[in-house]
Amino acid sequence: MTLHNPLISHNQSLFDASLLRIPGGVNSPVRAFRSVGGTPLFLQRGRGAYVWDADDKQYIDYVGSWGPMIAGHCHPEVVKAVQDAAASGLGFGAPTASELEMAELLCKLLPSLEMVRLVSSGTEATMTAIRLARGFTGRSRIVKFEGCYHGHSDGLLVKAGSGALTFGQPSSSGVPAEIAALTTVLDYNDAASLERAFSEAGDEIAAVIVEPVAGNMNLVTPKREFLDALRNLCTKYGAVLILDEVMTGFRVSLQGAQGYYGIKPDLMTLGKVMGGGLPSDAFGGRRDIMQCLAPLGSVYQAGTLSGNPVAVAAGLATLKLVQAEGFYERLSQRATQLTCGLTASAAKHGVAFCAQSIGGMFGLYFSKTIPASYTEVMSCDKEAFNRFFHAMLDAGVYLAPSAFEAGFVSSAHTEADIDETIAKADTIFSGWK
Ligand code: KE4
Repeated sequence: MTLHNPLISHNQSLFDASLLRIPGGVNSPVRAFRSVGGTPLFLQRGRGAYVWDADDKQYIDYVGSWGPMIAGHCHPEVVKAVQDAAASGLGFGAPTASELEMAELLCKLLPSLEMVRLVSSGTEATMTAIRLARGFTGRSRIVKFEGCYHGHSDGLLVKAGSGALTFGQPSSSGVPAEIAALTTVLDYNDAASLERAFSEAGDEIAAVIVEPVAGNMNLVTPKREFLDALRNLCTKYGAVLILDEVMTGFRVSLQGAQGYYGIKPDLMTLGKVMGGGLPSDAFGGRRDIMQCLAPLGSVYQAGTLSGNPVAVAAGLATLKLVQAEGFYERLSQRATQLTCGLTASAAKHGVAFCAQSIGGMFGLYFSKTIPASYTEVMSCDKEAFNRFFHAMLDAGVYLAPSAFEAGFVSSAHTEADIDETIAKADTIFSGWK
């Protein structure tokens, strides 16, 4: 273990040592604070709405492990479910009753799910949904939208959002041109560009994959005509509509974004909340498509840890909590209290800032107007966000370390936590030049 120099913080010494053994000192790029600058927090524990860093400093947490911690950190019912499952076995590589319980629950909560398969990451879920759509249609082209992030499989790292966007490298090296060439990238919320793409090559398009509420270029909500175009054009041309609800599933409502907006996908992906912080993700949808999967059909997919009983136990316990009466009303109230309070404070101090929320996720923008597209997001003042981020961090509030990420509240965030957050922001805005 690295000897600690008392003159520097534990975060710094851990980061310095990590840089020697882990690329960028992190196991996922966005955690490195490269977009906002400074030394990343090494978190050591969480409880409810709070996390503590390696220097034992407490923060009100609005990252929530990037969405999963919707019931707050270390919820006693989730921890107990994990402990009980672990005491029976950490993994078998064989079917378990808990996987059936999860599959039946997902299909009950999400009407578009006739069948589902569990995997261990959102990347696996979206990568497989694309392969399945290609196998089902016999076509190769896929359509995605600039600023949307669907994990890091080759064909989807083409003008991705999230980490790639944060790094200003809208496509990744290492992705063969031949693979990227099969991905058409359009503008989010631009129904006309989607109509053009289909009129030009509709019979080549296997699938359109989209975040029904974009959360990886900051938060961008969909226009009704965009959602209608997605559904109608995929139906007209026989393309598979994949809603990537890894982030929005059980986050914007109990029925995800598809229930919130009333759009039925052919396939969908899920993750984050359904794992409660552990690796439990899924893809699923129409039975006729899902039955193309091995061992029934010719589309191959597999996973050593798929349906892992400990991860599924965390997910089942979390999904039980979100089904409580009024859960999403309270969650939405907290998120709205936060965004309205921050907006009012910025306006009082003449700061060009706005914010919005949907369900339990929110977006903060240093701009006079709420962005409705990737281009509008990119015109927001990133440097102002970075300054705000660090001032809030110093004040004990942990926001997502990037201007291109959404934020998350949990059922553990109290009105008092939100009021404290707003008060800290108000102090920052009062001295804003
Ligand atoms: P994972 O492979 O990271 O489990 O999921 C990929 C993914 C797929 N689809 C959507 C809509 C997602 O938001 C994600 C992952 N989200 C990011 C946060 N913006 C994960 C954080 C990270 O990359 O470290």
